[in-house]
Amino acid sequence: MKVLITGGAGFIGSALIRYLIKNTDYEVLNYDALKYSGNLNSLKSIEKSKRYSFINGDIRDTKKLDNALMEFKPNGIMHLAAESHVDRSINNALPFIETNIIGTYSLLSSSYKYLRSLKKDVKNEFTFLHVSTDEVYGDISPLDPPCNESQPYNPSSPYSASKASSDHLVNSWFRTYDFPAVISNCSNNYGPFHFPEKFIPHIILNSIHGKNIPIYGDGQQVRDWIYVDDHVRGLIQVFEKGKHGESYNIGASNEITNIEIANMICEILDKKIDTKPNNINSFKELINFVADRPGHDRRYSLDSSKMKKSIGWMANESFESGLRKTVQWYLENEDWWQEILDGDYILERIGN
Ligand code: NAD
Ligand code: TDX
Repeated sequence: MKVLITGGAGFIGSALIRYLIKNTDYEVLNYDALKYSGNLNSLKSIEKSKRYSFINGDIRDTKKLDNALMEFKPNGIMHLAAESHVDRSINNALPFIETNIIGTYSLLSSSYKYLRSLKKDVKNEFTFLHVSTDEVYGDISPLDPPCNESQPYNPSSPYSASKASSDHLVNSWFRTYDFPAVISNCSNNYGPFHFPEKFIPHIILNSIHGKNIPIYGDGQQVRDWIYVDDHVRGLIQVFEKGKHGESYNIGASNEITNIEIANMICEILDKKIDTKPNNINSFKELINFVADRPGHDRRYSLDSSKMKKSIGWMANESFESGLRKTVQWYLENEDWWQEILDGDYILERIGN
């Protein structure tokens, strides 16, 4: 089986490719524009595999995309390429409109053109998996039940609005053109190779550098965290078994407030690092409440029972063990993150 993966140099895409090369016999073509969060160093462990290839391409570059599809002839597509950071979308929404909406439109058009060129038996096997987020449902109150797949969309940020738009486009291609698409909506991922602008790696790296740990607002916002490898297994299962035209929530039911997470990371680091920066006794001394994110969603929570019942997937990693593994990975992989910090990204808040 051959799969074209967009965004395979990003956090989740690279975890997906490492998993597919190490644990399956899929042939993978990684199509990624290497934007600021795309990093081929995350794929070093599998880059020499004969089953892996890479094209530096933008999903809006129709000609390159058409050529890649016609030459590689995938049996399916897993679409992860996106602008993914909410703070950046608040600062400048345009790249989100361009990649998440126009880029998804461009990929759908090229994929549909490619699909029509296939013979009937190959065509019938084809699946397009669109990777989306729980943020499209918007925020919910503390006593609300977790969101299932029938929850109406109510996105808050330019990021989540652009993801919601792309989900609607994918659904319209299914309905109008009978295009064989499935959608997955996952909650907050964490794990190795996560770009340091995101909350968990940001806390770990700021702590190591003795910098303040910025907690937006009162820190009582709740996210539903999932270890990235659990998400990856879920994506492969939805790709292989998901029903076209359907959406699947992927979450691990780990609802935790931001301030609890910051405290947990500080406790792990306190035990691991004896000589602490700036003469502090505990990393908790670095916790600093700062101005809230505009439009900040209070709570996300996903009902993933459809994944369990109809796909047979469930998360394996507990939040405590996943977080310990993640912290340890950042302590042992300075080469990976130092190269990022030596580039354009500095450990500072993006936007206001
Ligand atoms: P990421 O920012 O780490 O990676 C995105 C990748 O897409 C990068 O490699 C980047 O170079 C590439 N890319 C961006 N624009 C492109 C373009 N125009 N053409 C080709 N490639 C382009 O993001 P991530 O966290 O790995 O997220 C992957 C997908 O999963 C996204 O669609 C995101 O919305 C979704 N998702 C993420 C999370 C999460 O917690 N990180 C949760 C649910 C869903
Ligand atoms: O410095 C920070 N301080 C802070 O309090 C940062 C970077 C974040 N936060 C808060 C904001 C959120 O409540 O932590 C929470 C998590 O923030 P992010 O890591 O920016 O993630 P989030 O906005 O929840 O979105 C993530 O999960 C869903 C991904 O970035 C999205 O791509 C995915 O769709």
